[in-house]
Amino acid sequence: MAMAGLSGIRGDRLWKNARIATCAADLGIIESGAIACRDGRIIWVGPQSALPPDFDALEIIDCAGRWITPGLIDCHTHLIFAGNRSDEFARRQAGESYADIARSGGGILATMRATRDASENQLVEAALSRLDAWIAEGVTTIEIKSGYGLDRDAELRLLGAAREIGHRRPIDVAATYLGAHAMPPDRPRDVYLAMIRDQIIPCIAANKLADAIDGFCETIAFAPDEIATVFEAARRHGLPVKLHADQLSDGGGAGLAARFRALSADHLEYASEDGVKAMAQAGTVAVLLPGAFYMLREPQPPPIAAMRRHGVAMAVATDCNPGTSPLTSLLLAANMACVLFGLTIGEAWLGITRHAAAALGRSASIGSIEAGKACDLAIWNTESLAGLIGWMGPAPLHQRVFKGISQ
Ligand code: DI6
Ligand code: FE
Repeated sequence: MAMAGLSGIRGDRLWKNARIATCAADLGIIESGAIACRDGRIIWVGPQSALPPDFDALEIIDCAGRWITPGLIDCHTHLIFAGNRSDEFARRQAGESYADIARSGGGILATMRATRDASENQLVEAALSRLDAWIAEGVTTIEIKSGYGLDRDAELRLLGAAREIGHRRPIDVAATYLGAHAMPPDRPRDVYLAMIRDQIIPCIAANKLADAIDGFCETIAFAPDEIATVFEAARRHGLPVKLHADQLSDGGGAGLAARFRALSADHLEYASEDGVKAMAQAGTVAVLLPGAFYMLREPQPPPIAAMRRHGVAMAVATDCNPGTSPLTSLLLAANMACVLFGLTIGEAWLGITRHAAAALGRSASIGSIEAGKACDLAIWNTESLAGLIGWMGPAPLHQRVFKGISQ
């Protein structure tokens, strides 16, 4: 809020007469606030009465008392895929389990087959049509994982598609390599894992094709010691890691993620108290994915009380994927985190802003409305922040601001 920072400076844009949730310190509510930006960054935020009277901007926008939050951040999606798995929904409704379907060659491998057959352009076009839902909800950063190619070329094609999506739309994309998502049927295990470690991760690091490395640690996917070798390769190449951990069973995923100082451990329904404690010590964010919990009718919610007790930051994401979480609304994910997991409204808001930024290792540049950060904002037609999460229909977005530019 440094006023001195504004003297002698002309801003590009000034939003006035707004109710602001900065999400900088808890919700950081400012009644009757203002935000100034220049060159795509926030240069000032505070109560309007504290704005230097001589401050001038090229454009001044009267928000008429609307709420402004940080642009939303979806920190866990599998947005890019081909094909359709509605048959599996029908099978699950008829009594088969997700694990049974996966073991019979469905699940991730069904999407792998369709995705391998698709061109990069087809993948980009299909993902862009889905992405409109995020943009309409005020999302300004989205993480996108690979993991449906499961061979070198198809995985690199998915990462290329993720980067392309960031060029084609006004949204920041964090690309994550999820080679260790499922075992492809056409290779021995050790050969596939060696390919991830010795060929693909070095290539990704050298060419900056992804921002992080992820894995699926589960009985139907990869064992903790297998994931550890992938994480060691990531570490050798200076790439941060994330983990699908303890979703269907306690496989020690939370502790493993913490051991590698992972940016995040995601799902966590079966995480142990020790695992949660280790995450707190490592600063690993818990990413809650209520869409998958709901679709799979999981009986056990993640250990929210332990996360609170140990001070683990909680993020919330859609986990959008064609199998376990066909969910394209981050606000609905936040709603479900409240209703199904018992998050407070404040926790849910931080989960889709500040803590989601931390889950991507981007706390310095996004996630809250603070001087120096990107001017990514969502301006809402709503009476209250609780109302935005309490409503399960289309989001009442007034305007999305991406790097200082109103969309
Ligand atoms: N956990 C998930 O929720 C998704 N991947 C994962 O490891 C599910 C992916 C799918 O079923 O297609
Ligand atoms: Fe996932």
